[in-house]
Amino acid sequence: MEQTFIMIKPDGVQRGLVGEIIGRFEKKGFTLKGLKFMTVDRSFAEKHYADLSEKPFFSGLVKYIISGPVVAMVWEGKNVVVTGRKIIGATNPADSAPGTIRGDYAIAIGRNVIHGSDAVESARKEIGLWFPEGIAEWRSSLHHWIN
Ligand code: 3AN
Repeated sequence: MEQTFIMIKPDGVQRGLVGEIIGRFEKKGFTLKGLKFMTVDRSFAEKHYADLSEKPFFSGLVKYIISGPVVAMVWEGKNVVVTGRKIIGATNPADSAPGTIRGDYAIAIGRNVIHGSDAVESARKEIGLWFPEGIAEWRSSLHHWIN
């Protein structure tokens, strides 16, 4: 089953949006497979954003991500990468539709509350980086009706 990596950024944590964001993914029908509350250091943040290292906003982005605790999550379900990006909304909150997380809760591209993997392959890499210990197994068959 497809998985994606979702991170609530420091502004999302500080503004008290953790419950709201988790609720949106839960109510959509996705399954929570991993969850950690953590602060990352500079070299870890640079690894996570390695693809953006040439961008002019890279150092500001790294500073923002390491500025406070984040919520790192793995969510699972059919088409969760693409659908998760729809729930999150466009990168620039000025373009994200009302009803999306960024559309409802953000106004600035540099403080856009949440990260979501942009492809199945980047999800795999990001889950490996953020959850090197692996993620919990659901043992019960009771949740089968969800999917
Ligand atoms: P997304 O997070 O929607 O996948 P990316 O991967 O293009 O978007 O950018 C990663 C992060 O870099 C964004 N979430 C945002 O915080 C930051 N970012 C992207 N573009 C800019 C920009 N022009 N100025 C400042 N920060 C930016």
